[in-house]
Amino acid sequence: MNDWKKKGVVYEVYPQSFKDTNDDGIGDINGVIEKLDYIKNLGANIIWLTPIFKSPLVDNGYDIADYEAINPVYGTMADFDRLLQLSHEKGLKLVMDLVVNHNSDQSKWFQESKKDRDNKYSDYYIWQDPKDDGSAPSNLGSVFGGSAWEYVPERKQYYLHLFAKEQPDLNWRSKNMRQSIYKVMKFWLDKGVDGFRMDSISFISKQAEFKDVPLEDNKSYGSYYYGSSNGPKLHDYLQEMNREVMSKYDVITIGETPHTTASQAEKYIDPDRHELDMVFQFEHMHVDYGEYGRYSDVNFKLSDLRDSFARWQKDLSWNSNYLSNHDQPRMVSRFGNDTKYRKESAKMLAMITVLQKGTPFILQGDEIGMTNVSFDNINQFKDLESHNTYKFLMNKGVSSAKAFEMIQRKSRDNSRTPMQWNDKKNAGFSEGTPWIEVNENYSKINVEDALADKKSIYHFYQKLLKLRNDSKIAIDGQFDLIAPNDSDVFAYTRTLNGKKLIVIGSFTDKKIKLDIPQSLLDNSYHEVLSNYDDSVEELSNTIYLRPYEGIVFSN
Ligand code: TEU
Ligand code: CA
Repeated sequence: MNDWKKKGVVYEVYPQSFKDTNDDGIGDINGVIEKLDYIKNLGANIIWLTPIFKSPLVDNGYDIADYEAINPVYGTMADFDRLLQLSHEKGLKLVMDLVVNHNSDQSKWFQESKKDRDNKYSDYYIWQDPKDDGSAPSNLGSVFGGSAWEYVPERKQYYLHLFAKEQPDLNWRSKNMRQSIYKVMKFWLDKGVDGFRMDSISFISKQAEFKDVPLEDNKSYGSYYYGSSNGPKLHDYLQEMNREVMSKYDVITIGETPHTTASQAEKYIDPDRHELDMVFQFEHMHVDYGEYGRYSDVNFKLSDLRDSFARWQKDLSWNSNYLSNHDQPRMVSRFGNDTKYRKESAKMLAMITVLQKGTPFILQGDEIGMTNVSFDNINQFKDLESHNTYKFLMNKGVSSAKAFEMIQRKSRDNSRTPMQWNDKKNAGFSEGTPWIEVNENYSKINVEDALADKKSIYHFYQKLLKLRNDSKIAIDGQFDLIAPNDSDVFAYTRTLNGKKLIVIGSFTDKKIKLDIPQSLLDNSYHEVLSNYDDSVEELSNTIYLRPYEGIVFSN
């Protein structure tokens, strides 16, 4: 991987919640333009923009109706061109979301495909005949609940949708379909975009035959990834895509690969295979799953989080490192402490994540320590998955109060509330009515305050990202755990040519003691970054850590 990619620090912009410039309550492209300097000053150098294409917005734009058109609620193509040009002028790369496992049932492709079995688009989707009794071809369930099959009378067939029924899965077995996708990719790359985050890319190759599959997590339908994740021709497709498209441009590619093991992941990113640069894996996002999968009411154990991270650091040559994104709750609420130690824990979590080997990803708002929402009514949630899951849990006999608590804890909307710019109306996001309510804590947590406070989480991120990009050790150093069995501390070293970074983070609100292995005491190490003003300056055989204290040492 070349240098600009290795030095990439990605800032995820969820445009509808970033900054609204025409007061319709929806963030827009001009809002991103307005805040480019903010992103740059943080120290990020790549923007990942989630989908802004024409879409009925059933799944907030991950249901694309026209890949080559901008959704008017976000602006125009001219706005986009300006965003791209200004980003480049400021030295920022711009990465788009490529959603090609599925698109929208409102797309021309699908509208044509569903008409009959022999037109140009007939084989662009995954159509299957019903079972003999007329029921769905298999028991496969969709990610968002219910069956993954939907019947279309015109064709007397079912089509597959791993996500919402408005998001039909594309048929990658069709050569014409693949060529249509490559054309779309070239359209954006020829404009000068700097790469793609490829949505759900581990699902594009489906099994040839759809059979009933096992039920998991108390679900009534078979788990959606059976026969769909890392399917038989996946790597052929990625290699073809690389050959025909990506290899012709100097761009970065990040695959989103749910249900992928480390050894499967290495196949995507092995440079000799010419597929992708890096992937998002999800194993560490499962540390607080339980009987209802993701929405279970379970606390994570530090040992599970640390073991998972450490395993991927060892097994994969390069990682995409994140603790949150637009599909996950806020990281400080989930893995830290979003009340008394919000600032300390947000900084410590950033430190532990950013200094691992790989590309750091920051979700908008995490740099000021935004937290989960405290909605008290299910209708305040906008995500279709939250609503479907709420109903599902109650059908399973969970009380409505408990179901609501589970949604509140894990809803994707936790990360999708408007960016908190200041303590004025709607947190400075919009003068209109925001499409989703602003988190009520904006008067205490906002960008304006963070910029004014030298000790803010924002300024800590600035130092941390600078440290990361100025240090060859942080980029290329080998990763090793320290104190791998400690119940409260996540600590590791990064080593390159005898020089080390030692990264120590406490995950508890108690004061604790950590013994440093003798092997690390031969050299003298001094503190280079910490989240308390007066952390110890030299590493010694015993150090005491205050709640959520995080310290980085170097020799
Ligand atoms: O997500 C794909 C995915 O499998 C998960 O991240 C999933 O959304 C999550 O587990 C549900 O709880 C991608 C996008 O990031 C997500 O926003 C979209 O909804 C989804 O694809 C469909 O396009
Ligand atoms: Ca707007």
